[in-house]
Amino acid sequence: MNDPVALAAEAAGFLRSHFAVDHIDLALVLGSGWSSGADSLGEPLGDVELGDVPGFSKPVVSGHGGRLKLVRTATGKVAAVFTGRTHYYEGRGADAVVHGVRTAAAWGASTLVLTNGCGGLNPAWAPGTVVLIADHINLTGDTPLHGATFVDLTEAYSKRLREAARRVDPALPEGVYVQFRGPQYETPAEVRMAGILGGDLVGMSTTLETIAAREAGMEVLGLSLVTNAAAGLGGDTLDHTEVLQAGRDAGPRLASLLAGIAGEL
Ligand code: 8IG
Repeated sequence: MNDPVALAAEAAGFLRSHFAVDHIDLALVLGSGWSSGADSLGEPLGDVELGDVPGFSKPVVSGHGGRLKLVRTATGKVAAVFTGRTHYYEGRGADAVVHGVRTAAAWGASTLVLTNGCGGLNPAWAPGTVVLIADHINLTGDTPLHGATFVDLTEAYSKRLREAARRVDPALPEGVYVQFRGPQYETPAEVRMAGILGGDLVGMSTTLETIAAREAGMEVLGLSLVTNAAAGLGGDTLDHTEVLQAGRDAGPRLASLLAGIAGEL
């Protein structure tokens, strides 16, 4: 099937019968560092290996793929939680990157929470700082849209949802997220470029998913975990294991933040 919206409808149909749930309210994508959020979001209603759902790719190592967990939040909303995402740098194309977003939309979700781990440009943001995404710059050179689809991105990241997040933590700062293609981290010159362009955060996800979500009419909340100072700003080189450690250290705090925010949506 080469119509991505039809494929998402097929995936949503599979999930409706797998969980016997006709309609979900929101979807969350848990990025680097955010996986501990999955278990605190509400009452578990079940889960499924994404590799078994139409349109999602099978993991290379069995048992190491993403899962979709269905939960009921404290306020009674049904949320689909994607643990892990397809990244653009995997080379499967933009439609594969946003298939989860389109599937959630086809299943009825009107709200999407995208989380990620990223590099920070603001020296005041120590590793472990959570930043609300206020806007983005898509440097992938790609789009999930097909043909002359003129999607308005004036308020790609919902002001209403950012205010809801700040009811949980009034100190959350805001920033502009810049998506590079990856998988290499930026050079220090590219980080300076991102800053000159108006960016505050550098990462490898989120913007294509936001575009697809806005096309589908969803409201988007973007949450970035700064796991490292962007290249050239922290003094040392970037090491993926340090990035993972920063996520683990922030785990319990992120879990309660996410649960609090889910209760406001
Ligand atoms: I975690 O510094 C994480 N992901 N592009 N740059 C980019 N992606 C990232 C970074 C970073 N840290």
